[in-house]
Amino acid sequence: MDYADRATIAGPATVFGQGGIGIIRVSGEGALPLLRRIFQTQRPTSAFTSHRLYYGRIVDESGDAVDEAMAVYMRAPYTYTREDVVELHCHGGAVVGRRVLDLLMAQGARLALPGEFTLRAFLNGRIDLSQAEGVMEVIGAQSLLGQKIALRHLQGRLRDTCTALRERLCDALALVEAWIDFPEEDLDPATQEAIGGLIIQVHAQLQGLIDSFRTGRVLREGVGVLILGRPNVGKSSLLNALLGSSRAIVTELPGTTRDTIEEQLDLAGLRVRLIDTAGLRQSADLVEQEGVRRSRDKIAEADLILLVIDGHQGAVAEDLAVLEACGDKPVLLVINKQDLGARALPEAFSGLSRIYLSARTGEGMPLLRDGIRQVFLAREPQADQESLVVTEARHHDCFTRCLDALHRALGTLQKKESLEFLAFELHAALDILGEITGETAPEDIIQRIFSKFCIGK
Ligand SMILES: Nc1nc2c(ncn2[C@@H]2O[C@H](COP(=O)(O)OP(=O)(O)OP(=O)(O)O)[C@@H](O)[C@H]2O)c(=O)[nH]1
Ligand SMILES: [Mg+2]
Repeated sequence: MDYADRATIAGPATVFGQGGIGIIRVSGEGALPLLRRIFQTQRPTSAFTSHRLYYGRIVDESGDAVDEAMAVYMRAPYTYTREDVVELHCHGGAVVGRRVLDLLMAQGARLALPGEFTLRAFLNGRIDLSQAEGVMEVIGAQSLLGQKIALRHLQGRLRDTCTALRERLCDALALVEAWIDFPEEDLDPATQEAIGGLIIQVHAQLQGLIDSFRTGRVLREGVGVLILGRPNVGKSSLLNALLGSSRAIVTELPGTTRDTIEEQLDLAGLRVRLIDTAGLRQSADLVEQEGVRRSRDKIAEADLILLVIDGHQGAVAEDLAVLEACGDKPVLLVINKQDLGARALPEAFSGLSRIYLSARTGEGMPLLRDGIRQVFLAREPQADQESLVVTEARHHDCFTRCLDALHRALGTLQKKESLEFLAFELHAALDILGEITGETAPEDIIQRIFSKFCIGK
């Protein structure tokens, strides 16, 4: 992508094909002249007022109507790109979109590259790099919580945090640099303490951000909830009850499920990947053995295990074996078949949180939904609050490298090494924070980020 290229660009802002309305966006100096050439307002107007919607017709070179449409001209700088922007709200058909774009190309616009509108917003200083990534994140969000967190990024919370951290580090650097000029003198204890204090504060904040990445990952990819238990306790029935559909085969024969079954579920905003498994037991059947092996493999990936027990039969030795297989993973005990009555459970299960329910009648299911959410939210309090959550691997990597630099900075300070070393590490830390916002990000990183966008964004 040529950053100096300021051609007027056009691209579909919506997916053309089925929708009632399809929007084409134009950005650049030529936007208004283009609008004048291809759009005839219904009521005669001498000029387009900025940010006002006009009704009319899009016409080709020979004056023939291409579509009936609405058009809006938005004068720079109060636009998405900070350039002059025109939006044409046409009908949403694929042919319409193609014709209008062709017309714009014929009149001198260039087809926008993927992410080019957002790139211009970044290059023109309306948003920083983390906000540009936030645009993608908001569009791609798969759950309510994930979308809320993405919106915070879009609104510049990450940028503001980086700015605040940089200010502290700049304060520390100013103190260091004031002393560098007097190499014969040692740092006085008060200054040393002030510098150390600033670095430690930033260090602690960075650690919190790095820790939040786990929450971020869970929100992006969903929580992996594994349904585990011996055969016939009702695992597949539970999956079906949670999904509200007969996804998995249920029979009264033990060993019905032979393979893992994975489905997505939205639990009041929390994205869950629900995995039903083959019942754990010793089996002579080769296919079932393979299924059991797969069930065990899934344990490592799970964020939470629903350990299902047949409450009517009570727990047997096989149930204890399943509990052992869970290792140190978080376990929520699901005591199923409540409609048939329940027996007391052995001591080994007493420490576990439990939910009594019937997958058949649906009794107790709301408790389970809430239980899964609670387990997660108790562990990931940041998800529900207003705090900042790191979701991008790139940001996590920057914060980690920044933390390492501060670690080394503290080391040189404690060992009373030359202040030049300390200054060097602080500069490095500042540069890394600048990579997040884009101030010091190398061009190839910026290229890579925008290449992930789709056309029209
Ligand atoms: N009464 C009653 N029966 C249930 C309940 N849940 C499941 N069952 C029955 O228990 C039997 C086994 O159910 P499944 O859901 O296939 O059990 P599973 O754990 O997936 O079994 P495998 O796939 O063989 O490991 C079926 O006959 C279900 O109808 C329940 O809450 N109450
Ligand atoms: Mg099953």
